[in-house]
Amino acid sequence: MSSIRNIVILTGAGVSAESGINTFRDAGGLWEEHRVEDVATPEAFVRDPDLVHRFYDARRAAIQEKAPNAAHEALARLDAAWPGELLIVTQNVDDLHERAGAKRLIHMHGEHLNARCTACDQRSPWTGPLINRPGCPACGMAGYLRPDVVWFGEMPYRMDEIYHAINRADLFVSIGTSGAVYPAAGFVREARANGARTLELNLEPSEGSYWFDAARHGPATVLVPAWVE
Ligand code: BV8
Repeated sequence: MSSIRNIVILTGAGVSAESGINTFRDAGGLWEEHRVEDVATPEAFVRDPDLVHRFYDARRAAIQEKAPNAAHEALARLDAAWPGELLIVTQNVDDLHERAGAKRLIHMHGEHLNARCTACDQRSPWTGPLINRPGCPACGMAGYLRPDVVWFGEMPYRMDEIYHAINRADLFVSIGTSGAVYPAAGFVREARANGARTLELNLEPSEGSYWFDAARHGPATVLVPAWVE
C-alpha cells in the first residue's frame, strides 16, 4: 500500500456476522414475517410503534451479548497504526467497531445504543426497552423515544464528512455489505470518480462488485486480518 495515503473503509452487516449478529440477508431480509424495509421506516413507526420497538429492542438485546471478531480487531489495529487519513464508515448500528478499539468511525445509519426523542429531538443513551415508553432524559416527555437509527427514506448521518473523506481517498475498501442500499452502495462509484483504487472484501460478490478494481471472497475474519497485515 506504498502510494496509499488516505483510506475509506465501508462496512456492513457481514463484518459482524461472525460475531453472531444476523445480517439482513441471512433472514432473507425478514423479521417476524415482515420485510426489514417495512419495519425500518418512519411510516411503520407511526403505523405500529410496538412492532418497531419489538424489532429494535430484540436486536439491541442480541447485540449486547456479542463480541467483536477478528475483522473488527484488525480494522481497529489499522486505525491506530495508519499515519495517513483513515475513516471507517459503518452501516451497522452495533457497537462492535468501538468495542474493538476503532476511533476514526462514523455510524451513517445511527447506533442501537442511542435513542432520539421525537418531542425535543435530543439524542440520549438507550436505557431500556423503548416498548416500555421511558421518559426522555432531556425533556421528560414519556413515550416519545425512538431508536436513533436511520430508517428507509431518512437521510443518513454525517454525509458531508463521509463524502469529504471519499473525495480525498486513494483507497476505498468495502467489507461485508451487499451493496443493496443507497447512498452507501454508491460510495464505490464516488471513490472511483475521484481516482481511488477500490477493493471489495465480502463472502460473495455484492450487487456492486462490478465497480471494484479487485475483490476477495470469503469470511471477514479471514480476509480482513490478511488484508490489514
Ligand atoms: C435515503 C439502519 C434519501 C436501521 C438501514 C431505489 C433506488 C435507489 C435507492 C432507493 C430506491 N428506493 C428507495 C431508495 C432509497 C433507500 C434504498 O437504498 N432502498 C433500497 C432497499 C433500494 N435508501 C434509503 O432510504 C436511505 N436514505 O435514501 O435518504 C433522502 C434524501 C433527502 C432527504 C431525506 C432522505 C437510508 C437507508 C438506511 C436504512 N437503514 N439500517 C437498522 O439497521 O435497522 S439499512 C440496513 O440494510 C443496513 O444498515 C445496510 O445499510 C443495509 C444493507 O445491509 P448490509 O449491511 O449490506 O447487510 P446485508 O445483509 O444486505 O448484506 C450482508 C453482506 O455481508 C452480504 O453481501 C453477505 O454476502 C456478506 N457476508 C455475510 N457474512 C459474511 C459476509 N461477508 C464477510 N464475512 C462474512 N462472514
